[in-house]
Amino acid sequence: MNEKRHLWLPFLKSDLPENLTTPAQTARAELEQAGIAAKLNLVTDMGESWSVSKDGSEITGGETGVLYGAYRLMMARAAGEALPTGVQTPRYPLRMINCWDNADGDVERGYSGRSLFFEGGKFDYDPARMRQLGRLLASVGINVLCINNVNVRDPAHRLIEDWLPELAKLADIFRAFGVRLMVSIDYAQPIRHGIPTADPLDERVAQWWIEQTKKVYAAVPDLAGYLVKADSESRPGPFTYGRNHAEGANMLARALAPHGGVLVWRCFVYNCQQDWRDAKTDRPMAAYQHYAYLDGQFDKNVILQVKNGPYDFQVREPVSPTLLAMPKTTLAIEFQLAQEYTGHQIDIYAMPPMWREVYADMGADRVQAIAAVSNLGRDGNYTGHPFAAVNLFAYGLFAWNPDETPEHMIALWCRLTYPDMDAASRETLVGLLMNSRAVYEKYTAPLGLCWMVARGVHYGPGPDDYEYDRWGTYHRADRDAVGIDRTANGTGYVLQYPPELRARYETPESCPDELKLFFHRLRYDYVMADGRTLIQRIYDDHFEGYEQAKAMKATLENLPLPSRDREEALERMDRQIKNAREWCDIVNAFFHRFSGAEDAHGRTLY
Ligand code: GCV
Repeated sequence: MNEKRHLWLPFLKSDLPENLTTPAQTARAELEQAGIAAKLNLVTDMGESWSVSKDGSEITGGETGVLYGAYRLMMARAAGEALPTGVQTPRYPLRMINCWDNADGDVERGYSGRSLFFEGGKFDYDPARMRQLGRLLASVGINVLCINNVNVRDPAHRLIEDWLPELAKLADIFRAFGVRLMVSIDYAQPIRHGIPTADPLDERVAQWWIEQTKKVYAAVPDLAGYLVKADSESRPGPFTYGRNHAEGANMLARALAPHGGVLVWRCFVYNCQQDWRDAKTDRPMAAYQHYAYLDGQFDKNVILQVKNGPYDFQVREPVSPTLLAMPKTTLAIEFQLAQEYTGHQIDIYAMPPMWREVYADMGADRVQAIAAVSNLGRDGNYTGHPFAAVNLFAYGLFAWNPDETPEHMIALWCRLTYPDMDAASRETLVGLLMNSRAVYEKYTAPLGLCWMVARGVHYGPGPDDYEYDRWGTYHRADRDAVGIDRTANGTGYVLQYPPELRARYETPESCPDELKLFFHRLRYDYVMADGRTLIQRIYDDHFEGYEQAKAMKATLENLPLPSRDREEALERMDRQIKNAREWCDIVNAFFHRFSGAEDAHGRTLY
């Protein structure tokens, strides 16, 4: 699949010239091609902000602001929408995409082909495709692109060493779209250069980073900064030297500070060597335990990046308590567009409703930046499933303004992506996407239980695959009950929340159904709010989820999609239905065999 496809950009008529260097130039070129005679008023100190006059004849903004204004004007015209009035300013200054691309061209948890940037242990990209990607990102306001995997594997270290000239070339392309590059670094990188330690308090280590970072910024003066995964899943980090993560992060941040760079430090730290017999250690508690007490100790240019839930991008998790516990620290929330646990871009899974829920519990102002793991790859349509692009599109809009509603973001994507589709079909597609997460949730692990996914690959069911393992991911099902008691009487996880959320999660009665098995250990005959027993609810959800997946196919078949999208979507839909059936039958069989409970409606339990 090498043909060029433009996702939601059909409103842009042709390729851009190659020689654009600034966002304002790009704005002019885009408007010209679109035949829109809007005047650009550049006001340097407006930065990324913009406004468009009522009649669309003038766009006022900073260097990048005018580009964002131009795209929104073109989108509004294409979609027949009114433009927002007044000055538009992004909620977060950093709106990042994190690619998990390895230098060998493989993408960790990638479901849309190989890396867009690397192949065979070196840079390898199509510049026209990069410009197209710049356009895609800028059109929805994404302004930072971290190009390599947080698990930095050889030779990706070289990105900030002898690959700097090539990094600079790539940065030149994206600069014209207001997108700054970022790189993931290996915390222990100095050890590769003859320094015997990576102790953050060792002068030689700090000095190495200072010198190396000077070289980096000489090559790429506007690099956004470094992204670091330390002491996580066997990556090196400050714990090896008895130091905490403020000491580790600050040392790196001080090397970046003179250049205006930020240090993004991920909080995905937990014991991945747990003994499954150990019922006291509770993985969701780990990030809070490692970071909350350090609040206020991080340098100004450190951003702690916290996954939206305390586990790991599961279908349903409560908001991470770490995000609510560090008011004196700059925080970024991290979402995952790559559908690692949510259907591999085979199953349809539109994420905006999930982001809304997280934000309803967290509040947009708890964080000052936002990041998402990329769902991009070398496939012709960039995202594997043609509908997976909705997540990238909506993420950009949401990062700019988290008050955007899921309905609006999804509807706008449909409108722009399928401009020729009639309104009724579009409405049907919006409905299908809006409901897709609920369907997926029903046929996979029940009621916030998490981790019933096939081991390693993370697609399809494996109810016990993570049960007797070292990853801290247990449901502890037996013949009477399932789940972990995370109340004050259990692991105490619930105590990490502020009072309002604690009260909500504390008892099975106050806890919303969809999270009951995240917080509580419940007997199969526990009676839910609607009068059904827990076991019956599990059976019902799974049968329903499978039926709804089949119904999605019928809906899809009737949609007037462009032929290639139709073919791709239907081919994947068949795989989704197969997946839904496996999940349904295996999860139901699993609980039936433990509980011995029959289905009240006499459906087949294997
Ligand atoms: C990049 C999960 C994934 C890993 C990923 C890790 C992370 O554990 O399975 O592939 O590694 O999260 O977010 O660092």
